[in-house]
Formats: sequence, structure tokens, C-alpha cells
Amino acid sequence: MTTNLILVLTLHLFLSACEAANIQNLGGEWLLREANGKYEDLKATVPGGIYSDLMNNNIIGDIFFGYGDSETKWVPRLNWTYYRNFSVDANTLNKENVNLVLEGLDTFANVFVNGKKVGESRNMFVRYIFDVKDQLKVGNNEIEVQFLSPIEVSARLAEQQSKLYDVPPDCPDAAYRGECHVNMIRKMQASFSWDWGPSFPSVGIWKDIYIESFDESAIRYIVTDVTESEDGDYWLLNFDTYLANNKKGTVTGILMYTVTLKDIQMTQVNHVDAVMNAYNETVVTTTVQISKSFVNTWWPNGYGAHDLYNLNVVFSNEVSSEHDIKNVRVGFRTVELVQDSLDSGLTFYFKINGEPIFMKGSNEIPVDILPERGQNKTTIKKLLMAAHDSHMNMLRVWGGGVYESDYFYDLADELGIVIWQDFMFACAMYQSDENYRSNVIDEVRHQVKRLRSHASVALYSGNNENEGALVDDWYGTKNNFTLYKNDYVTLYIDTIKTEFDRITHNRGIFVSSSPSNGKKTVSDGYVSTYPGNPLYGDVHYYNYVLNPFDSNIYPVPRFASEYGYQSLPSYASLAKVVKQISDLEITSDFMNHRQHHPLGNAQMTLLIEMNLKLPNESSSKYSQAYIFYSQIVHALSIKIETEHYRRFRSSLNNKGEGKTMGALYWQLNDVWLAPSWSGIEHTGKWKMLQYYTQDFFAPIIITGHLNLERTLEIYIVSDLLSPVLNVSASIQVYKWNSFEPVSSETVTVDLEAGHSHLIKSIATDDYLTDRNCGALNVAKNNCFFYLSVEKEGLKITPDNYVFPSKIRDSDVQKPKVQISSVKKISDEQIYSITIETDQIALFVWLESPVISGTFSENGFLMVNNTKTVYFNSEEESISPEELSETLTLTHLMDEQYF
Ligand code: BMA
Repeated sequence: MTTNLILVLTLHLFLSACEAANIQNLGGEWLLREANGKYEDLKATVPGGIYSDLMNNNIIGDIFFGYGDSETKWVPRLNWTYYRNFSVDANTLNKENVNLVLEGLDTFANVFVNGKKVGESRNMFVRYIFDVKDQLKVGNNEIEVQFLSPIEVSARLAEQQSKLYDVPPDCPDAAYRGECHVNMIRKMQASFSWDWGPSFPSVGIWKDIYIESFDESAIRYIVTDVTESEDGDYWLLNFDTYLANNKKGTVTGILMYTVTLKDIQMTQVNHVDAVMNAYNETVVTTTVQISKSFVNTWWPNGYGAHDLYNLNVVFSNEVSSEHDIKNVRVGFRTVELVQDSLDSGLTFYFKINGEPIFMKGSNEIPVDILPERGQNKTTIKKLLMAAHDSHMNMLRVWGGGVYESDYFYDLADELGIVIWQDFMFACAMYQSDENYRSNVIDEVRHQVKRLRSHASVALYSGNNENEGALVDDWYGTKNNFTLYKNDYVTLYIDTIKTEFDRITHNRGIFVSSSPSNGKKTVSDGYVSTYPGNPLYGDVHYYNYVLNPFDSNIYPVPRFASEYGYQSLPSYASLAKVVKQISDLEITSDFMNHRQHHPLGNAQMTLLIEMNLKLPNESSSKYSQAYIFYSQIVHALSIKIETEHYRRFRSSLNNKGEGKTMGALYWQLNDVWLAPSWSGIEHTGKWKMLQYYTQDFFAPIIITGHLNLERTLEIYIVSDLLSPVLNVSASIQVYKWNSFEPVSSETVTVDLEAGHSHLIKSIATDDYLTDRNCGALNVAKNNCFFYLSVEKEGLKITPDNYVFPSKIRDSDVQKPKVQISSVKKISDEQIYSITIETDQIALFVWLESPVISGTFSENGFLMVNNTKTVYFNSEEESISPEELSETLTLTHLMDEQYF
């Protein structure tokens, strides 16, 4: 028997005989007081936060209701203290090391144990570990976490900084109704308000808090990454085991790891004498060579399985039975960001497992504006499942929010959703003095080690739009450009990138900003003159004045990482957060209060009226119509823009722009009920956009582009990795007043793998005139194109349509549309809903204001007199009759609006 095997057996005996690392959770019931005695001994919950606790104590009302944000402006201006008693046993205290671990403190706090300060925090993204061995006693102990007002601290820091020079912006735009100087502090930047969100500068213990004790060491992090052997036959699983070391010396023990693969387990046991490095880390680096036949490769959503394999690491103290165990799940895949030369510029696309993948998805803002609620697994699961079920394969965790919970990334791993991870800096200048940088280094160390092992996390970006803000002089920094540029490079490159490269052994993928010009930015010294250059890197594009239904207005970038339009959440949801129904008038103070985007309502109205005829403002249903129309314009604009980007996946235009390989629209989710760019409301209800993503992100689409010469170019875009032969595309023309198409033709094509094919060009007006749609100048108003694709009699794309004229100028009829039946079709809360219409109907929209759930399709076109869709209810035991009673149906020409 080898020594290793004996050790394994002995270790197994140890592990079954004793408990894992000694952890005493301090979460649960705490007490809360205001520092000046305004409130005392309030009940509090940890993990938690001040707004949640004050709501639970009925000191403030529901902050998401009405003017809850304005009414609670006093809350973050006070200093709040959380405290409790807890008992410690001798067993814990007898250990050599006894630490208080705080996984997340938001943000400025002094921490006291039995009246003595044991540490302080200044960054909500850092895990704090304080040595409390000498402060604790056997029996009863007291802990107090005294928070400082984040508003006061940031104001004080800004004042100090301004003695040297100003780091703008000082305050957000007045329309945000927010607080000032959030860029001074390492806290969720959107917690002081954003153009889609309220100001709720929370304080609290937002993650777990516990006492850990050990003699020799505990495992702090397991940080994995996967590469391939040179011959390509093996995966190399590289992992760093970070060991806790209070002594600042050598950690001695036994490290055993087990990788559980398809049919076998690989185990290895090593004696370690790990010495602390210059960064106060005690790390053991291991590489395991694994035959590729032992695992299934991890693929993004839509491309294969997302299998994960368990890596279990045990640290054991050689002189006692003490041990600590950590598990991580490994997905075997490679990721490259390819930036190859083109005639003009560079490509910018992701290759996963050697295959170019068009990234389809959205930008994620914080799961909740209250960070403790952002840990809610049900909310996270709903969001990520919506992304998954809509063919998304990438989400960008945007830099003004938080590094999300472990569960968020675990689920992304399981669902194959690739993550573009920003560091949490957004739309501002930031300091770069030594003190500030040391704070940021703590954050980078913790977060990169925490996130690095996730198969889903592919790329890290230094910040959101800060390079653009500097170069385009958003905040009046032009006269001191060199100063701010130096701060920029010092922070994102010399500090964040340097740390990132060190932790990832130079194997991680990092871009300095989003948007950036990628490699070109590097050769430009990290600040390019035109960060939004479509020939390089990624691009953010917003335009609220040109017609969003005209695909000629959109840029042709290498990768569109942000683009969007606003819409309103549903009338039924808004009705639940207002005192009186008059607040729902579009021009009411309340609606104005919730619109944080400067000129947002005027832009929405303008964009609606470019294409649709709003009812008269005196109509009793004007608000309902406006909300509904805002969602139509939102959904259709993002559909048209996304199809435009997908159409360019394999071609270049005459300026050398194109080969577009990513479309991440702004934004996936919401943090309150307000006008915003999101596809999913704060209630979890889907707006029309979210339904449309299911179609425009489908693996194969047919899409029409009406160019400036009024030629309709019809494309089929396939994201599949293999060709599809012999598919037939049907091009039909309908008159608005008939279910019978006036013409139909078929084009048969072979689809190459990962390619966009122009399958037909049609001189629109002539084509329609020849098909009896009317004279050359009006034919476009009377008819529209309807597109579908079949292979062997089965549809392989969602049906699509092209309106050759503005909808408001077209001969759209006023159909009668109604629900004809609702039936339950399975035990799993699935209901079929059949709808009938007497004419072609546009944007037919179903809603159940009472029962939560999603429809299989919504906001659809009806070119037949009947259609069946399915409702997946989140609530159990609903009879079809109950559902039927609560269902509402509307459509573009609904007579109730006119
Ligand atoms: C982008 C984002 C956000 C913002 C959005 C909508 O620039 O990065 O800062 O919320 O636009 O304005």
C-alpha cells in the first residue's frame, strides 16, 4: 500500500469522525438602534439592511410604494448600530485562531466585540476577517456593528478630495432625485440613484457573519481555471488553494483533493508547507491533467451540455483531527477573445471551445436595490431562467451594481449563461491615491478569487463607460485631461489589471472599459480618442431622436454590448404602488417622479408617435394605451436593432464595419416600478420585449431589412455550428384587410454554419404594386411582408414580418379580437388560451393582472382568425374559469382606446 493510499484512508476516517471547520453563524435576530437614541432595541435581521428592518418595524412604510424614496431620505443620513449577544464555548476559544468573518458590510462600520474595537470596514465588496481571539470570552459576548451614514462619509471624502482637485460628478443629474458623491465610496454605485432607479443608500450586514476557529489553517478560496494540454488531448485543471494564515508564517498540513469525473474519481494527497507570499497570501498551486474522454465539455446555452464536475479539497492539520473542506464545480471549456486584423480595425468576438459564438443577451442591473434582497434565490432563478428560456447565452453584470451572489454565478454555470463581469465602477471619475487603491486591491483580490472558478465567467471589464466619460468630457474634466487620465490608468490598469493578472496567472481575459476598442485601446495607452469606434471592441449605442423602426439608423459595430429604449411597466403593476388612480396619468407628479432619465417621457412620446397614432389624450384609457404603446415601441425597436446586429455577423459594409458578434441589449431587469429600459418588470412580470427576445434571439432567424433605396433585403441568420441544407423560406404579402395572402413565393437555400445569408432582394414598391397592393406611392400602406422558414415541413425559425410603411400610415384594420376558450392542459399549471379575430390583428397582448405567470407568446401578430397560446401559471390550483375571469386582452387598434 502506498503512503498516499494510507493517508487517504486515514483522512476518510478523520472526516467521518469530526466536523468540518469550526464555524459559528451569528446571523439571525439582532437588535438595532439609532446612534443618537432616536430608536433603540428595534428587532433586526442579519443578513439584512436598514430599509428592510425599518419596514419590518413599521417605522417606514413600503419603500417601493408611492414616494417611498423621498419619504425615507432621512434614513441613510443617520448612523445605525446593529448589536446582539452570543455565547462562545471553550472549544472555540481554545483554538489558536479565532476570527470574526463578515462576508459583506454595507459600507462604513466600526466593529466592536465586548466593547473593544476589532476592526472597521469601508468597502461593501470586501470580506472582512478580524482576529477576535483576545476579545472573546467563554460564555456571553456582545457584538456591535456601528454604521456611519454613507451620505455623510461620501460628502466628507469629497470635501477632503476637493482640497486637491475635484473628482466629478459631484451629484447626479437632478432628474435622478439622488444623492451626491457616490464615486467617493466603494458601495453599489446605483444605491445613490440611477436613470432607472431610486436612491436607497442602504446600510447593514448584507451577507453572512460568523466566528471561525482553527488551530493551523482553514481554506479561504479554491480558485480554478481550465486550460488544454499542448497536444489538445487533456484538460489541465489548475487550481490555487488559498489557506488562512493568522500567524503570517508557514502553514503545515495535508492537502487532499478529489475530482469527480464522468466515471472515475481522481484523488491526490500532498503534504504542504505553504509560506505566506508578499501579498499576505498562503497559496498552494496544483495542476491536474485529465483525459478529455473523462468529461463532457461545458458549452454556452444553445450549444450543448453545461456539465459541471466536483473538485473537493480538504486541508487537514497533521497534529490534530482538525480539517476544512471546500467544494467547487468545474466546467471544462476554453474561452478566447479574438481580436484579429481586418482591412479596417480588428475583430472582437468570443471563441468558446474553439468555436466562434455570437453572444446574445442583455445587461443585468442589481437583482435588487437593497443588496440583502438581491440574495433572494427565487428572484435570481426567475431572472436567469427567463434569460435562458429566451436563448440568451450572455449576461453582462453591469459596473454600477454589485458583484452578484454565489448562487447567481452557480446558476449561470448550470444554465450555460456566459458572464461579462464589470468591476464596480460606472459613469464617473474615480480617485487613484494610495489609500483608495489599497481599498480597491482588497476588493479585486476577494472578488476575482470568488468568481474566477465559475465556468460562466468569461471576461472582466475595468468599468462601465468611464473611458468614454473622460474622453468625451461628460463632467468638465477636459482642462485637466492629463490628471484624470493618469488617475484612470493608475486605477484600472496599474491597480486592477495588475492584480487581476497576478491572481489569474495572466490567463484571465480583461478589457479596460465597456465600451472600449479592445487591443487598440491598449496600444493607445488605455485611453483612445474614440472609445465607441465601431471598428474595434464593443460599442454602446443610444438614440432617442431617430426612428427606431428604421434599421438604417443603427451602427455596425464588432460587438454591441449596450443599446436600448425605455418603456413603462404595466398599468396593473403600477396601480399597486399608487395611492390614487389619478397618479397613473402619464403627466402626473408621480409618473414624473419615477422618470429619472432626463427628458425620458418626451423621448418616449416622440418615439411612439413616429410610428403609432396615440389615442386622444382625453380618452379615458389614454394611460393604458400609452403604457401599452410604449411597450410595443420598446419591443419592436430592440427586435429590429438586434436583428440588424445579427444580420451583420458575417459581412462587412463598405466602411469595413461589421462581423458583428454580440448583441446585449440594455437592460434585463428592474429595481422598482418606473419607466426603464428593462424587459422584465420589478414584479417579475415580462414586458413585451422579454417575449420578443424568445424570437429575435432564436438560433435561426429570418429577417428583413428595408434599405435606403427601399429594397427589402431578406436574410436568414444561423448561429448553429453545423450547416442546415435545403431549407425553404416563404415570402408572403398580405393586404391588411384579408387573411388570404395576395402573393407567396418560396426560396430554397442551404445554410452555412454560423452565417448570415442574404437570400433575396426585392424592390419593395414595384413588387407590391405588381401584387395589387395599389399605386407605387401607396402600395406600401396597404400591404406587408410575412416571412417564415421550413425544413421538411417543420418551421425552423419564428415567423417574422416587415412593414414597408409606418404603421400609423398603414391601412391597419380595427379587428374584433377575443378569447374564445381557456383550458387546463396539464397537471403542471399550463393552460391553453385560444384567441379569435375577424381581421389581421397587431400586437395582441394578454395579461393576467392577478395571477403571476408567463405566456408562451405575447404581443403577437394574427394573420389567421384563430391562435392558441399557453399560460404557465406560477400559482397553483387555479381553475381555468378563474384564469379566464382575470385575463385581459388588448391589441393595437383596441376600440376601448379610440
Ligand atoms: C448606459 C448604462 C447605464 C444607463 C443606461 C441608460 O450608458 O451604462 O449607465 O442606465 O445607459 O441610460
